[in-house]
Amino acid sequence: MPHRLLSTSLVLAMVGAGATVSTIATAAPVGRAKPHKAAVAHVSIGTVHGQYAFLPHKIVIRAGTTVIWTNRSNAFHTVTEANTKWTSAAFTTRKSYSHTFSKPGTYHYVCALHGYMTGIVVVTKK
Ligand SMILES: [Cu+2]
Repeated sequence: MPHRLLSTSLVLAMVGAGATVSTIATAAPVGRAKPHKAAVAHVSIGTVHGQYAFLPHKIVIRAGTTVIWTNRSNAFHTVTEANTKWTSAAFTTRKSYSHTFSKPGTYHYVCALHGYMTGIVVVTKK
């Protein structure tokens, strides 16, 4: 699918340029809780039962995958590793943050502005 290749290249180019907070022009599909073959996985930030949430709560990816969190809610959020080894700045509606996971492991993260917002990224071997 040429369109998908184009958008993936765009995202990778943006990541390569060091952009950590950026607007994604195309609609991001909601990620699924199984291994992704693509080099990019998506997590939306939305609202479930009146509370902000990372959707899906847990994703499983291969090492080397870049996860892109896109804020589809009406509030600022962060994506912050549970031990604050890495974090985004607070980013607002329609903005995104990306982080590349190079090592296998289980990574817990939270929103620093809403402590109840948690998520998990499981990184498997390549
Ligand atoms: Cu939040």
